Amino acid sequence: MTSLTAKDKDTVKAFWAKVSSKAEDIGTDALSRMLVVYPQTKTYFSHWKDLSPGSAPVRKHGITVMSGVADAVTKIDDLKGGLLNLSELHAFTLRVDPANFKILSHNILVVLAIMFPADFTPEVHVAMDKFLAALARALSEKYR
Ligand code: HNI
Repeated sequence: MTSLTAKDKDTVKAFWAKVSSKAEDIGTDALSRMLVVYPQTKTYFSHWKDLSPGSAPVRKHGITVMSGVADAVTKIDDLKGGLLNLSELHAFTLRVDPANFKILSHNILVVLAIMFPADFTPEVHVAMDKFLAALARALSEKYR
């Protein structure tokens, strides 16, 4: 398990400051891709009318998820403590298999690389990968 260095944290904050105005599009595309490429994730959203890429509910939930990511950036020094409530919600109320956090993280990373090819340097890539992995671990905290 690789934790975020102080430099990684600065890199995440600086990159997020650059891309956060596009958070709605990032979230919509990441969630759209997750549902298409990993169709087992669709079970959690079977109550939606339309699960196709970019549909209204996909966009709405993509925005919700990215607001969670934005909140996590502000809690980067204590993700486990900061995200306990959100972890509890996913574990006990939503009953989301924590394996899916890694799947969504992967899709967010793919979208960031596509949307911001110039800013997504190897340094940013590794910092964001570590951050999203730490976020996934924090969300998994209440499962054990
Ligand atoms: Ni997740 C609701 C954040 C991953 C399934 N999710 C939320 C909410 C936030 C959120 C914020 C709204 C909470 C509230 O209502 O108080 N989710 C996040 C974050 C990640 C994540 C930051 C990872 C980066 N969620 C996932 C994954 C799945 C998932 C991987 C399933 C595949 N989440 C849900 C479901 C809901 C949800 C289901 C409730 C949605 C609804 O309205 O039905």
